[in-house]
Amino acid sequence: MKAYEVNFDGIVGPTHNYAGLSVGNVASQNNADRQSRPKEAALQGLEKMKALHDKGLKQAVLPPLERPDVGMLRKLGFSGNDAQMLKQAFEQAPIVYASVCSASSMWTANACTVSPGADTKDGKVHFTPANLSYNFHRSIEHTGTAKILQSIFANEKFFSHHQALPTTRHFGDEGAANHTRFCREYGEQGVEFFVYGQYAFDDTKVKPALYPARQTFEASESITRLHQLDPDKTVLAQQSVEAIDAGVFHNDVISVGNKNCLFYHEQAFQNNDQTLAALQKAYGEEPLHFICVPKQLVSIQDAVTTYLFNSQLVSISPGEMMLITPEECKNNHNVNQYLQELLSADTPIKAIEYFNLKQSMRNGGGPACLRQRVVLNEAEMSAANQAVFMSDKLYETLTNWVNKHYRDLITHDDLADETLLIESRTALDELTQILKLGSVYPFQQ
Ligand code: SUG
Repeated sequence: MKAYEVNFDGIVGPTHNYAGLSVGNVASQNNADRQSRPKEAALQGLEKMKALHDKGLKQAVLPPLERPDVGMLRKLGFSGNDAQMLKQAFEQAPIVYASVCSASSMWTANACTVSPGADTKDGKVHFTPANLSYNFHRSIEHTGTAKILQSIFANEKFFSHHQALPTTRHFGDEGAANHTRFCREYGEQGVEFFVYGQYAFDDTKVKPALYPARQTFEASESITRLHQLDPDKTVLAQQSVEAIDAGVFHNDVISVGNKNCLFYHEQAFQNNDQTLAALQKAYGEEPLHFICVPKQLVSIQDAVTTYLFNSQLVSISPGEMMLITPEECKNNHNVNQYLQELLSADTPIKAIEYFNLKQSMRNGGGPACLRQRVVLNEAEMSAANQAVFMSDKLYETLTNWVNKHYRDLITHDDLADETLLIESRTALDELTQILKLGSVYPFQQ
């Protein structure tokens, strides 16, 4: 049966803001306290989705989570009515408060890890929401994410949902940002590739010195078990600790794969040769395309500032791929020059399209962060909620919805205003109707 890669992009939430919450994420740190533009952010995301849909690619949306997370504030001991509680938390614990307001669920690459039915023993599509346990503001996403995934992929005949891994640093899991799949055709069994930053239980192993490694070997390994993957078709590799210390907080900031192609930086993995050999062995005889970007042409710093490797690598026709790239790549001399040469080189990458995603980029989220890849065959696709799939009509409806509900500008102080909470709930309530999600938000229970 024919299968497709469907990109599920996160809709940027109405509280999108810059709070400098992510250590090791250079953009988040550098833009802390900058004013944000939620409407512009959400529209930039929708434009990318529409452009991919217009190219004939399968595109869908994932809704944002409810923010501020008032349930979490109550759990942390804040009390009173909503308005009093928001004010109390904002004044007494500003960083905790900023954390429960973060619209970070927009980066759906981190929402979960998904294994297509072609790779799993029981033939079902497996989902594990990522615990995102390293950062508090992200660790509070997985319960809401799980509800949304279960609502969209509800049919138990086709879909299997796991709980997030234990929320301790030992099992830190950042989802598909550290997971890639190689295959001939999407519907055929593929090679699943998991990249971790460090070992949690073995201090003799190398780890980054400066910044956190958010994904552990133990977490990646647990997912391979939960998803019932074939060990011969599964590869685990360590990310370069040097790269993590240079601001590469997820593997999707330093490499991207699609079908039979891996586009990666020379300093992506702790041991490149071993990693590539393991991938090739698992893949079989047909040679994979390994496109290595040398550090002499593009430094890790250039990769981090432009998010070259956070491009989406999509198939546009048999054997031909396109990079969906942040605009920042065009404005960087080294990266731009590299990309021009890449187009005339003998690789499957035949086209590049640039997107303005500045609002998300300023928090360290490029094109690939904004999407979760779910490979679905035709039966699985029809078993999923149809209302989340992109169409000209849905694009128009969502654009109007954003224009109606979202603020142009948010300053730090605006986050404490109860009217923002009310506006956000009103918007999300309407969104659940547009996307036929049922009552997925705590305020709807
Ligand atoms: O987890 N930024 C996100 C960016 C996630 C990018 N995702 C992928 N690479 N797949 C993070 O660091 C910043 C929020 C703030 O500072 O306001 C933030 O959470």
